[in-house]
Amino acid sequence: MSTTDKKFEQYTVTRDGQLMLAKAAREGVETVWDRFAAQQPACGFCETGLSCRNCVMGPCRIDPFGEGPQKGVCGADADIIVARNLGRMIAAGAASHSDHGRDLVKVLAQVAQGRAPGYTIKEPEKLRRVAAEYGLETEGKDDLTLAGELAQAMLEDYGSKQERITLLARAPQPRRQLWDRLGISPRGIDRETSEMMHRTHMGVDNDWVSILLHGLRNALSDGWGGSMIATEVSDILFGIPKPVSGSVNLGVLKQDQVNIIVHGHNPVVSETVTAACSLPEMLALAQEKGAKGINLVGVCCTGNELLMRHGIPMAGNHLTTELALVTGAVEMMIVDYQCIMPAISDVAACYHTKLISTSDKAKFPGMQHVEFHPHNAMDQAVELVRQAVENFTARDPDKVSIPVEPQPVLSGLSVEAMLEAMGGSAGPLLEAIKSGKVRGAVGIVGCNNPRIRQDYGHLGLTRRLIANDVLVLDTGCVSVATARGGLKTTQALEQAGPGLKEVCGALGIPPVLHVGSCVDNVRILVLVSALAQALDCDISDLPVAGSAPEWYSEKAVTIACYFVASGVFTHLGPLPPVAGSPNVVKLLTEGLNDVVGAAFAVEPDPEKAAQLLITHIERKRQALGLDARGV
Ligand code: SF4
Ligand code: MSK
Repeated sequence: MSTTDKKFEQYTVTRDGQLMLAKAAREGVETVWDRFAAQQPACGFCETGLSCRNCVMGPCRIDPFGEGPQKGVCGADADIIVARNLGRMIAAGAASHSDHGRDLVKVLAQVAQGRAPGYTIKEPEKLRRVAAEYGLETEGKDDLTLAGELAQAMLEDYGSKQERITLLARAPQPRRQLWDRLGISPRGIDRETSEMMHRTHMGVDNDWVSILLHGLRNALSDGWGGSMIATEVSDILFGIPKPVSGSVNLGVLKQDQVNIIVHGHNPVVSETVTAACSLPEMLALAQEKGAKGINLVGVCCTGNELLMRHGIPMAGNHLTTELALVTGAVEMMIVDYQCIMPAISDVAACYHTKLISTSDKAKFPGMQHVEFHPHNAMDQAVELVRQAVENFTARDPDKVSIPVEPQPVLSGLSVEAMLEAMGGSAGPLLEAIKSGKVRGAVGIVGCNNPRIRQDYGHLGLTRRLIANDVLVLDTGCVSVATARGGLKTTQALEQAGPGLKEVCGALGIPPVLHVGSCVDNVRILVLVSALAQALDCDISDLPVAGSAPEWYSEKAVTIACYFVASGVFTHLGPLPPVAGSPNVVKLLTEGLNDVVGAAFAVEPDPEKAAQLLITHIERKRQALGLDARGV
């Protein structure tokens, strides 16, 4: 790498990323880091949460130094404005995940009606198990009838017919009782988001504590509602993930094949594209065009869904999405929704890549829009794969550069798969925790953010935790980072502490477990619930924690809030826009401990963050009467 190329080390720790950034610079392609630099310095009012544009008497801002205005035109002060802004972030995150869940329920309903060719019920047993949780009679009913009834029952969870959403029953009893006492048990998935938008309208809820408490309820409606439905229905339709080998980084792209990337979050589109890629007529067409085959790969969470279920290669996480196109080797990128930067159209325009949007609610400038619905998804997928294959001849070989060799990864660690690996119950994990060989577990989740060197936070934190015998479960963009860093192989056990190495080695699993996509954070909730119930305690008593070292999105805020509201101490790398209200900061980082038994900690440095998390885990061990180190 030349000296000029070395400057890209400040943007990303990934070798493939550094090389593609250098190529982008040589070819005059603008990336997210260029645009981030152009935005500096950022607005201090917005960064601290002190600006409000909820109505057109404003926009208003509060002077954090006390010299300018201390109230908006309506009279809202810093606490109210910061709490309202955070509330709206939570609502947006909950809406995104939960709408994703609703789209899956709609597919389930159409499968039941025989109106979704290309989709089937892959897991009838799970269908029956979840239907029973919804109180449905399962005896004597065929799968399709039951699927239709389950879809209807789930749709009712979205509305306001319920006192509380159904899957809340999966939480340990002390936690459910606490939520009831606090008045934050979510009643309907859409209802809590809608109520947050209402409360934060000018002149409604002007008690900042009350707004934030509703924020917890809103987040819970996602974690134990919309996201949980998304994961369960995905499993029913596409299969429960089981341990599977795959590969990651930009080296998964192939010089001699048609490369198709799927990007976004919802497996509804990517599963049909997967099927279309293996049709004999498509493979024959690829050969006719001079390609050796069709290489489907994923990025972001759609990629996680495919890696978890099929071992389909994963090209990268959020900040790699543009760089994947800079390889010049991508014939088509097919997107659904969430985390798709509109700028990829500009990047694709520098190469031969075709960009396709597929969702009626996610259209992008410069993309061809091919709408997928359950009744036509398979036909659309076949047509798109055909177009991608035909685009192979438009590739400019002089512009192609595939930078590195792929890194192997073990994926597919759903809760069901973990239990199976442990012989059918969480007993071995519990025993390992009790004996102290495994000190505890941390769920590391969330995105990349150009404010932070790509993957630096994820890798630094994960390495330090496993070296201290802490099991790591990850999802979303973190899971790509740790896989790319080689931590999702059994060879990585060499980097683990002796206890973790022994336990994971005996089970044949890496020290870092890939649990799935962003909605699959609920698998972590289900696991910690099972552990709490087995230990007859609340989730907040467990030696577990959450972390989002490089988060950027509103969805991540919601995830962090439902972790904390569920009793999981949660670390954040970047500070959310709340610094303008010391009261809000104090409640989030300290006061919530007395409310829900868990709070947030903010620490950008991964080494210091690891220490915070390890100390928390050891304190929880001590409180449970287990051996504790250094407390
Ligand atoms: Fe200003 Fe209040 Fe309107 Fe916000 S709601 S813009 S603080 S007047
Ligand atoms: S894709 S939400 S950047 S994890 Fe789920 Fe990654 Fe964050 Fe999107």
